[in-house]
Amino acid sequence: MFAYNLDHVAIAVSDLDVALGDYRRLYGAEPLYREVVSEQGVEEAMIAVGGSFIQLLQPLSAETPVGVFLSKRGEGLHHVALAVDDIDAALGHLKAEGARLVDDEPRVGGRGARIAFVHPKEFAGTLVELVEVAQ
Ligand code: CMX
Ligand code: CO
Repeated sequence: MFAYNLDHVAIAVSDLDVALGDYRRLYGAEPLYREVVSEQGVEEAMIAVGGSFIQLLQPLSAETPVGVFLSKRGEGLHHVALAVDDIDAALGHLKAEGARLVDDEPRVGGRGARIAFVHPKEFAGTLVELVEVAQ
């Protein structure tokens, strides 16, 4: 049906500099890039791990999704992102399945990618992001 690759696993952190310092100390890796993604209310850092990434997310304010998550749950695993060639087709399939979506239509995320979130209540309490990476 659709071919999905693991694009990234995202971890919510309260301080990106501290988290990157800890990651460097423990696992010896530098971020490929850092980016403020205003539409998602985050500053993110991407660390390459094989063909996928660890995405560290610091909220831009307490009212953003990641800010709310941090205040309710503390730091930790936030979402899993699956790369797909055609996000419109993948969203169409999810809608046909009656899945609870956060985004009916794709938004713009980091790297200029088109992204859309599937609600954590839909699958095992896990927030899933679909990503169509710009070619
Ligand atoms: N993973 C798993 N469960 C989560 C969750 C997450 N990341 N965030 C919230 N939840 C759960 C809560 O624990 C809560 O569960 P209970 O009802 O059992 O208590 C429920 O979902 C509702 O939580 P809430 O705190 O009331 O939060 P909201 O419903 O207001 O928001 C969500 C949840 C998923 C709709 C919101 O976080 C969202 O819109 N996320 C998509 C956007 C986003 O996360 N952007 C940042 C990342 C950007 C990027 O990756 O580029
Ligand atoms: Co993400």
